Amino acid sequence: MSKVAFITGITGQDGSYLSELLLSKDYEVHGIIRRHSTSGTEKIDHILDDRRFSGKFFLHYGDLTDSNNLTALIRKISPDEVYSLAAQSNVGTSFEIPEYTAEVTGVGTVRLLEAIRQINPKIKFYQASTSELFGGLPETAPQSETTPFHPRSPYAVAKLYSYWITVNYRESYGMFTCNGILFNHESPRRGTDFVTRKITLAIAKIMAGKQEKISLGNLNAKRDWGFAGDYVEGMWRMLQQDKPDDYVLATGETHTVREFVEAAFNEVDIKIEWKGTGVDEKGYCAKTGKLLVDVDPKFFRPAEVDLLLGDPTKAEKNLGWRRKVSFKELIKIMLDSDMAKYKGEI
Ligand code: NAP
Ligand code: F7E
Repeated sequence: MSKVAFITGITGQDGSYLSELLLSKDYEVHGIIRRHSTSGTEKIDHILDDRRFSGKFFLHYGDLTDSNNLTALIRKISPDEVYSLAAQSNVGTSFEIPEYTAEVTGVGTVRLLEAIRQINPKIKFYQASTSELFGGLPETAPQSETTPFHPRSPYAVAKLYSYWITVNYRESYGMFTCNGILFNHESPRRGTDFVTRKITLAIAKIMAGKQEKISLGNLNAKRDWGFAGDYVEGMWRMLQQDKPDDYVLATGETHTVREFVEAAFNEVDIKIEWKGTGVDEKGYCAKTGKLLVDVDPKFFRPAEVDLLLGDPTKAEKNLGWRRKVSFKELIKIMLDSDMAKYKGEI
């Protein structure tokens, strides 16, 4: 008998990779979609169109703000595993819409857990927790499962609630609930409002003559960037263990946004030469002198997470999980994909 999985956030970056992984393992996969004025299923259309998965892949209208809907879906689908990936996931945006972020990214999680507890508490539950919980205070790096939390955005505060309610349902009701504390993971399916994809898409447009330069915020922030495809494997592994637990997934490597910009331009044979500091810092093509990168304070955040560097030792030891794609390979995968969109359009 195939296992049945229910994924919230199935139309997002991770939901799309996780769907592919579970379908490859012969799961029946269900997910919720919100009603959009446009389709909203771009990242999973290739699965919907694939005949091999007809009768295996199902979408249902749903929303994390609607507990009746979530309860009805858990009852109808009767999943073995629930992957709680849906969220207002953009940190910068969470400062603009803090209450909505709390409602979806925080309270949404307990709506799902309560539905599971009431209908079948044996269902296994994965919560998409985040390295943003740590807050990136330099003295805490590298960050592991035992590092204290210090959330620095409405997003991270909402995720802190979700982290602890996931632990609480494990401790209170003996439910199989796990937190994956995932450091940044990226891909060609990353939303274009996250810095890595913003950079690779902009470079593709610059090379096609459709954009002049990239405007960014804090170039000094350091992130531990991995490939999303590697990370969904870790999510699945957490739910296959004998006992539920919480795990960090990370690469153990950190780079500044500035280094990401340099490495990405390097892939298209452009060396960036930096001049100026702070808001006046600018990146020029070393060969032609053309301005390619500048700083726009509108992308600064009221509070920044300066340094994220994860220690994935526990996941490597207990789950046998290891990231496969390197920093350089990740950038190449993302750039190749974005460049292909503009090929021949110059
Ligand atoms: P993403 O691409 O932004 O996807 C978010 C998903 O949540 C989308 O499917 C979105 O649906 C859905 N969603 C948003 N609000 C919803 C609501 N009210 N009801 C139902 N669905 C809703 O995020 P991701 O990068 O795949 O990340 C997946 C999860 O991991 C998120 O919880 C994120 O916070 C967390 N996380 C991500 C990272 C990372 O580096 N990517 C690291 C740590 C943790 P629409 O398509 O309709 O908008
Ligand atoms: O920012 C800086 C920005 O928005 C990375 C989410 O998946 O990972 C993600 O959150 C860094 C920050 O991701 C721009 O200030 C500079 O320091 O790509 P990001 P994030 O905030 O790290 C965590 C783990 C999650 O859980 C979240 O869901 O880059 N930065 N200039 C910029 N960031 C953006 N977005 N845009 C800029 O122009």
